[in-house]
Amino acid sequence: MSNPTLCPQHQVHAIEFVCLEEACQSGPLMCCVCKEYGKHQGHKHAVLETEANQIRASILDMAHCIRTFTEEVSEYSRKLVGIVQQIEGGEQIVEDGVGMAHTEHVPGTAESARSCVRAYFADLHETLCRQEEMALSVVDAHVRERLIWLRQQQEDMTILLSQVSTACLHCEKTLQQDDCRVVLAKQEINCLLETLQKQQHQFTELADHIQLDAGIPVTFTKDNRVHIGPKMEIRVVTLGLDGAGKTTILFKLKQDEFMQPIPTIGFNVETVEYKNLKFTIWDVGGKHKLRPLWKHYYLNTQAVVFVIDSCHRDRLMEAHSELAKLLTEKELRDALLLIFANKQDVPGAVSVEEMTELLSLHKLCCGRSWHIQGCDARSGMGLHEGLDWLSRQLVAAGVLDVA
Ligand SMILES: Nc1nc2c(ncn2[C@@H]2O[C@H](COP(=O)(O)OP(=O)(O)O)[C@@H](O)[C@H]2O)c(=O)[nH]1
Ligand SMILES: [Mg+2]
Repeated sequence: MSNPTLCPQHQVHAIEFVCLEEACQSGPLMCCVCKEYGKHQGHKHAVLETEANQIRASILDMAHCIRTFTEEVSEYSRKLVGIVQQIEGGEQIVEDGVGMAHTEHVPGTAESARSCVRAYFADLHETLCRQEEMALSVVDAHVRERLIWLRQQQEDMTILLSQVSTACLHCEKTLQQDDCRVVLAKQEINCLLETLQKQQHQFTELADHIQLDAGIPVTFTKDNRVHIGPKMEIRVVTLGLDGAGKTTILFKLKQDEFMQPIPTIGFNVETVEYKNLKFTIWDVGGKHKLRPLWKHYYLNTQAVVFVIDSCHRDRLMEAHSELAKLLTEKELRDALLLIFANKQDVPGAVSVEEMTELLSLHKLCCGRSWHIQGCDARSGMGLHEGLDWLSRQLVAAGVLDVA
């Protein structure tokens, strides 16, 4: 030891040892006398220099670790600064093609995200404006046609009134004439009265059929198309395997009475009015040979009703494959899909839950508006619930009371 420190017990002795006993009350440093006879007797000792060197080595090790740790923290802080800059954007020095440096504003990700939101809403706004223009043009065309018709009626009524008043004048004149002239005018007067009666009859018929109402009832579909009139017309095509119950459903909805249907060869088409909707339902034959014809009925179809025979387990996979084919049709991309799990009255019929599972409907119909409804076409159970679902999907909420 080059510059020994003195032992606290024996002031003339240099410290040479260190006590390793943590709970030692005498202090860790000692001379060789303390080590042999003092309070440190029985304690574990180490040579001071060796111990100090060990501590130095561990401090150096630690310093190395701390250096790495500091570099990591600094690197992370640098990254944080970079991320903040990227989010905020700002001026950046950029070199052009000929090596000239200039500052340029680089948009941050926050600005890009805002631009993205603005572009989305601008697009939406543009679509809405276009849809509004189209809807207004539908209303304008309706008003124009209605006014043309009403003005035509006004003209017709003016002509009618003048014809009637001419006839009245003629009758009045005849009344004031002498007997001879009255008798001579008999045929003419009869003819006149007959014409008047005919006109009156025509007028009564017209007035009975036409409601003079200035109202323009407006409904909106969910795709923002406008419909004017008390009933909204919906084109629906009913598809499914033969024997599933399509025709029975159509007849039931149409006549609300059960009748024994004959197998559909071509198609049945019926208009079914339900609440404020007018469904034009195409019921297309479901036999194998007829299925390629289905696509002729897809055009402008707003909804597909796919009927499945729930008591024919062995035909479920065939139904699944036909439905899967249907869902790939381009014309039906936006069509609503209502699946009727029919014949629920038959004991052992596949339930709606099981059918959903067996046909993997959640996967098959993913991304489109669909609904499965259990029904019994014979009694009509479930049919109106299905139509209710369709009307809820088609009519924009809250615009026109569907009930
Ligand atoms: N038990 C029962 N029979 C039904 C039901 N719906 C249809 N059917 C019968 O199933 C058979 C085929 O019906 P149909 O409407 O012609 O099927 P389509 O080929 O899909 O048009 C007929 O005998 C119907 O009476 C139902 O809900 N319950
Ligand atoms: Mg049929």
